[in-house]
Amino acid sequence: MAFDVQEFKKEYQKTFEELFAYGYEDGSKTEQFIALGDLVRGRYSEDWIQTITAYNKKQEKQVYYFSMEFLPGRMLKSNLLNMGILDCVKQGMEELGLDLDEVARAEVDPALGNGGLGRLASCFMDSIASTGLAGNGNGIRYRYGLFKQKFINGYQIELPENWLRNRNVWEVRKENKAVIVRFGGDVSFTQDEDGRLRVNHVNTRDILAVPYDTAQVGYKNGIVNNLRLWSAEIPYGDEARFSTEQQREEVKRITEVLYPDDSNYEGRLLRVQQEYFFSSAGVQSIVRYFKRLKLDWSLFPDKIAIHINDTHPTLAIPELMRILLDEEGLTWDQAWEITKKTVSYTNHTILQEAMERWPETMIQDLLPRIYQIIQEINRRHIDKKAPLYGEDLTMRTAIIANGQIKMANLAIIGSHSVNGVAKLHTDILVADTLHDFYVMYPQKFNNKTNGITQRRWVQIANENLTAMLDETIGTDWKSDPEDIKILKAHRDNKEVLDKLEQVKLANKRRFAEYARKEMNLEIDPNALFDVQIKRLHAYKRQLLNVLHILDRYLQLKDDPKVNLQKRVFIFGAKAAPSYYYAKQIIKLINAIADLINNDPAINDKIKIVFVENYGVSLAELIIPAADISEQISLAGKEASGTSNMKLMSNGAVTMATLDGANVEIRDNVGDENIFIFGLKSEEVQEYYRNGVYNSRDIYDKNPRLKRVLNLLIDGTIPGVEAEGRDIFDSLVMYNDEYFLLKDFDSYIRAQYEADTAFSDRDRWNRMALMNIASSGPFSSDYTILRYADEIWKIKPQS
Ligand code: OX2
Repeated sequence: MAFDVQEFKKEYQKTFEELFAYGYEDGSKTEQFIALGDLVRGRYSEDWIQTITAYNKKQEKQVYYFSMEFLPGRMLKSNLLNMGILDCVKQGMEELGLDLDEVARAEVDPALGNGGLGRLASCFMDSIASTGLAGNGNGIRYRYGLFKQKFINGYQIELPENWLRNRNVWEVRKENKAVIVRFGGDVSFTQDEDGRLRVNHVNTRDILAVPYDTAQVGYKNGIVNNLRLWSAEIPYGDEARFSTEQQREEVKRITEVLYPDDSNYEGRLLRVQQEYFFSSAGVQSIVRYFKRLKLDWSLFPDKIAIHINDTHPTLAIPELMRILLDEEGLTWDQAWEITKKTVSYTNHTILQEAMERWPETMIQDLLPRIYQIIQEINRRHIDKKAPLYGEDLTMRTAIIANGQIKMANLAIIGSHSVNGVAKLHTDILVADTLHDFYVMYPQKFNNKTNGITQRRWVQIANENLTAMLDETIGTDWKSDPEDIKILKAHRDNKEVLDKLEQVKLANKRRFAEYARKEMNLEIDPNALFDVQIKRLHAYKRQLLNVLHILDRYLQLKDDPKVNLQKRVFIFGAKAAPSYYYAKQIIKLINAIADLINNDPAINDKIKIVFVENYGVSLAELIIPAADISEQISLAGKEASGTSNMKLMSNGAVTMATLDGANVEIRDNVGDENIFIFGLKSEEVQEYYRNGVYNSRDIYDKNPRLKRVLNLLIDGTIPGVEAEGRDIFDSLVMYNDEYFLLKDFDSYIRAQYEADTAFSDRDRWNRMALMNIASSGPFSSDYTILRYADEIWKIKPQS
């Protein structure tokens, strides 16, 4: 794939002219991007074909990562980096009078996911290719991604995100690989001459699933894997059956929009249709592939691993059963063995409201044959387990109960592996949330702590840091992330520490520039940048951050000369459109920003920046500029978190509760390089058990906190009469579900320590350095190698 700069320039000019019939100099940024994207795609396509041909020829075992969400971010620079031609192309573009970064920004960032779960899937796709594993992604090609967030008068407004408005240069439509997905219909059985039952499934509503494939380029290893996203269309030749506008709309609707819910699900018919649609299409294309190998069915799990990312693709289990039973004529026991050995499942949350449950009647109407199979799985499960584990425990693990189908139960029973996403999270699953299943299937449970790809989150997002690392410790860390620990040897090297400070300052200036241009806000790059970027959710406790800001505000109002570190508080967060409380919090933060940013008495000692439309691209701008990483969820609630790892890799110091992967971050970085506060998970559990928590009491007894909380209702913050009251009530009158009041004092104390540490530049730079140097183990390359080794049983290509 290598290029020489001159060759690249010629090819670029030619590609552009062929596409647009004029010179590149006259093109828009979007056109310049499209030409470059086309050229790049052309460059890797040989390796793409080659990779897939080799897998097929060698009959390599392949993993299929089924995920309802993928958040790849802009792909141009990541493809260039992984192809090993980033520098060459950058130079070539420059010689052509173009700025690669500017051209790259013309790419639309595909927001086909909500947050951590979708981004994890994309980090994994990059790591699967980069570690040389035979793997594929399987998901949905949503016509509209996650909504575009706007603030109007401080309120979140959602606008449609039409990410396909320009041509998507990376995808390839594969009409010849389309499959039919069937909904509804009537099921009956007839007996064959040989006595076998035959299933007749007729009068179905048939939808065409058309795949769009996108290359997943491995890091300098010639491997190019495939991400397949399915789009719903009317079957060819079947137009007559979809004669009305409404019928056609119904088909299109299936892959029209991403559900904008994170850790929360909406019990809607359309959502199940989406889930079955891409699960069925994926399983069908896998079976079609396997049949071409002409192997015995019992070898299916030796050639195929299907991984389901949370419960959203769980219908892959009964779908595989259906195909093996009804279409391929296997017995139940054969089909069940194959299915269980093939499928593995990741759990991403213990929040009850995020546990998918569908009304039985809905599945029965929408997927009558799948429903029968689920019933049979459930019946056999109960028959087999009740004598062994007793009626009570067994019934608690039933898939169908009280007219509902529990997807997690189906996922656990129908798979051979269940993993959590951080040590603490897996411990909670085993000891509590999924304990009944653990009793039955202890061998299925395992932990796979999440990871991130430093290729995107350091090499692409933070070029300054990358250059500084290359200079200081060489370049091995790029292919072996653990090697970054060599940096620890420089912890007392003043010159290195100063350089690191300069890198951070440059990144902070870049963000300050953005704030000035896009938000008309002046911020001081020398202030401490305090960052909380993640979906807005009560358990993540953005509000605790707010209480801290208000406390500082009061101190500065009382005494403008008080010795407080100048800080810029940066927020990025979308709220699910139906999540009223989260939207109230957004309004509150914006109102406080207005108040404080414009209060001359505060004299810029506090600035609040709430960026609009937070997503992967903005994360790449903010993370390198962060000094403090806020990871302050109530202990036990955040399964893992991944922004904690990205921020750490970029030298931010974590302010954290002992929740999710924060625990492992602390273990790696050491107590002196992190700020830990708040209740521990067991203490939270204990409160839940004994029910003695009383937030009203804390409010009454803590005058400092009381004063802060009263700001919400005393008119100090203009424009939030209703929001302030509701939020105040949730915390004080309705017993503060997430224990903010309980954690307030220790949070404030930890923030003071951070101020003190920051004022000693050498100390702070050393902390930053130690965070970077300890971030290697959180590479998704290692995470994915553990999945490959322990769950999927596949090995990197040699
Ligand atoms: C998220 C979890 O909330 C987060 O803690 C985790 O880091 C991420 O998944 C990746 O594992 N929807 N989003 C999540 O869980 C669900 C369900």
